[in-house]
Amino acid sequence: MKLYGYWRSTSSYRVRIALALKGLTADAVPVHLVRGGGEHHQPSYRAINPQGRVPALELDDATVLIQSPAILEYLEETHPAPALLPQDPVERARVRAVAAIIGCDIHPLHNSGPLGFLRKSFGHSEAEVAEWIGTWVGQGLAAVEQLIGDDGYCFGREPGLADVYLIPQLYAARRFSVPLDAYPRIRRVEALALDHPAFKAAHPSAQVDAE
Ligand SMILES: N[C@@H](CCC(=O)N[C@@H](CS)C(=O)NCC(=O)O)C(=O)O
Repeated sequence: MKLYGYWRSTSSYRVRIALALKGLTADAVPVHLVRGGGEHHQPSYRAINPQGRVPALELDDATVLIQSPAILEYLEETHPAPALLPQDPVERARVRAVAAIIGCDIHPLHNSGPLGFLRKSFGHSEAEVAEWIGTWVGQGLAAVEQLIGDDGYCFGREPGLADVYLIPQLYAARRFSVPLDAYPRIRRVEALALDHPAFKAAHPSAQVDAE
């Protein structure tokens, strides 16, 4: 498999964590989101992912999958062990809810495209953009803090789908200097995960294109 991604893209980071947790490997194909106006806008990459975003996972038969939630579900379905989702349907829904808060309600609001639009089309200052990011990351993480458990990872002793979403989101929060002091459960999960070999291997700083 090949994983088209960018070292500090949170969506790419999610897929790297899931691959590592499941003991799978994919050759990294870096797609620089900044250099030259963004390699993801080049026709050669649009031919791989018409949406022009990372990640994209190319399977060994050349099938290309896009959108990290779809890729994560694919990995879970094709490589069920170790499971990222619990068996119980209510527990699964709880895990997916945390994933959705991060993937649907937080991340899109600080993605590079929309932030560039705030700056260039609406003329917002860096201070205003930082306030925008802090507002939406803070609101989302405050909800996640209430929803996850009191010990171990987000939902139990083993890492799962909620952790796959949370850890990259925390990397982004720290990158944007969003305070995390109010979230002790979240910080506990982060400390555990950053000591886990799969999360270490998937960390942005460990990627071939890390800057
Ligand atoms: N919902 C998508 C989001 C993908 C996405 O927006 N990726 C970002 C990097 S984290 C990207 O490619 N941004 C480039 C842009 O917005 O121009 C997923 O989870 O895969």
